[in-house]
Formats: sequence, C-alpha cells, structure tokens
Amino acid sequence: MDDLDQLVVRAQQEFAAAPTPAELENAKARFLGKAGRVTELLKALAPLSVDEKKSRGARINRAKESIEAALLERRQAMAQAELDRQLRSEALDVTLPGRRIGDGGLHPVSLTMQRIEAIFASMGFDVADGPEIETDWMSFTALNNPENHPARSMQDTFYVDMKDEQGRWLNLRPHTSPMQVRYARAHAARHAGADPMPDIRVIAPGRTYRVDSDATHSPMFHQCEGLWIGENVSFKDLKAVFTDFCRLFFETDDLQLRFRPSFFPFTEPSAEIDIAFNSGPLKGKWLEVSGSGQVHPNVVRNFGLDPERYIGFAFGMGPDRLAMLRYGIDDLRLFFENDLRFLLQFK
Ligand code: 2NL
Repeated sequence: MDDLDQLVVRAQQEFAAAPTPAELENAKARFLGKAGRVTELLKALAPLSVDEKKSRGARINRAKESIEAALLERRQAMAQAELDRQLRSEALDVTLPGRRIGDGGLHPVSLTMQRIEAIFASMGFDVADGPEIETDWMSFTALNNPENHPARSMQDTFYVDMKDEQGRWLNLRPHTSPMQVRYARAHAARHAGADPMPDIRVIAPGRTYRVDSDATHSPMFHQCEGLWIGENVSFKDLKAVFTDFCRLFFETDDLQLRFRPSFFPFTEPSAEIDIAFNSGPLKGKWLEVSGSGQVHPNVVRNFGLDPERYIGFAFGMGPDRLAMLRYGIDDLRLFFENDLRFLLQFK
C-alpha cells in the first residue's frame, strides 16, 4: 500500500468516525480543503519533472476522487440516518385508540323517573310537566289544605321573594299536585261540552321542594304523583294500577301490597301503600312506597268538576326512594353529591 492508498484509507476512517455533519465537514477540510493533505500533495509536485508530474498527478487525482466518493457516501449515510431518526420520532401510531370524549349518562334518579313514566304511559297515563314556582292556591288551597295548615308555614315551604301578576306570593311547589290541578282544570274546560267527560289519567313527575335536610330528606327531591278521575273509578282500580306498576318497576310478580289507613287533606279515605317482596334480599320487609287515596270532593270541585258525578284516586310517591330500593342505595345524599365514582356505576 503506497502513501496515497493509505491517505484514502485514513480519509475513509475519519469520515466514518465523524459523529456529526459539522465534524464530517471538518474532516473533509483536512483532506480536500485549501490547506488539506491532497492540496499539499499537489503543491509538492512543483519540483518534479513533467513525466513524474503527469503520473504522480494522475494518481493523486484518483486518490482525490476516492476521497470525494467516500465523503459523498458518508454524507448520504448521515442524511439517511437523520431522516430515519426524524421519521421514528415523529411516527404516529394510527392503531392507538383515540382519546374519546366521555359519553355521559343519565342520573339514577332520572333513569328511575323515565322508568316510572314509561310504565304509566304503557297503562294509558299522560305524562304532564309544568312550573316549579307556584301560587299558594295551586300548592295548597286547591288541595283542600286549611288556611292554617302547618304545611303552608315558612318552616315547611320555601317561599319566593316575588309576587305574580295578580300580586300573589309564590312558593317552590312542595309536591307535584299543582301540575295535576292544572292538568285536570284544563281537561275539564276542554271537555266542558262532552257527556260524559273522558277520564283524566295523568302522572306528574318532577322536582319538588321542602324545608327539610338530613340523611333521608333533601330540600330538593323528586315526586311522581298520579291521578285518575272518571265516573266510575274506584279503589279497586287504584289497587290494580299500583300492583301492575310495582310488578313492572321491580321486575317481579313475587310481591305483596298492603293499604294502610292514613290521612291527607286532599284525599278521603287515604292510605299508605306498602309492598313486601316474597324473595330476594328485602324478603318479608314491609316498605312504604306511596301515599294514596280517593280524591277529596273539594279537590274534585276545584278541578271544575261535579264531585257528585266524578270520582277517582290519586297517589304520590318518591322516585328518589324508589331508586334507592331498586339499586340498593342506603343514603339519599349520594344522589346529590355528584361524585363520578358513584354516578358512573349507572352508565
Ligand atoms: C305522599 C302523599 C299523595 C296525593 C299525593 C293528590 C293529588 C291531587 C289530588 C289528590 Cl291533584 N291527591 N296527590 C294523594 C295522596 C297521597 O302523596 O306523602 N307521597 C309520598
């Protein structure tokens, strides 16, 4: 191997050893630059004879071409390596699942309300929905509450610091009965000429408010009331409707109903409806699920109907409590804390 072959090998080695493009260019300058080894060798030709210049010069030029070829190859290898690195670092894994926006879901009480609505709708009940801010007449007077009844007091009912167009004080409805009063009055007015009037069959689910707050009471809670008025609607219809409702709601026929005498100003007679399961975790335990009764003649009159002719029943139940029973929840406050660990279980 002569000095020129060695020079080529050294150039190849230094190019290979250069870790960055900048150092590769420095290495290039050491061989091919103005003061580089190849230029030095060409300068050293000066004192030689013409023939020696020719042969030695040609060999130096071939060595120079080899060095240039090695440089080009190393430059391309570096560019390729840089491109590979960049492609790797910017790689997109199109098989990764995307980041999805949460689907959301309905609150367990909303699910329960929907379930109640669907069951009563399937039995021919209309579903009515209306104002949560009501007049004294709608919340109490129409429902046969005496003027001095404690339910009207500020200890029991939230009053709104505002009057309606007629100058009447407003309250947050303490039950959804006002909606049934509105519905019944509109129905009676619409069918004023009909003889007989078609039956009123409606449920009123929604938010209700009372001054009450502990483990089993929330100042805002839900209610679903039901009303069926006609010429010949009796307690046996109430029993049939409510038995069907309980069987559908709890998805079992293996339960019993019990009507326990009670009192409400708006019904006479009145009864609490209790149920007991014959099997399952709650087997044999009587659970109160609803208040009920035959609508008081004064209330029928306030519907705009003749209580001598039209009669029927009403009931009122708490979807919050029904949701607790259905899902096995022991603290009402869980419904209103909105802790996602709780809510996600109902998705
Ligand atoms: C309870 C009591 C009840 C009613 C609600 C009602 C509505 C009208 C007329 C007559 Cl428009 N009655 N509703 C009747 C009996 C009981 O609920 O404590 N529920 C949890």
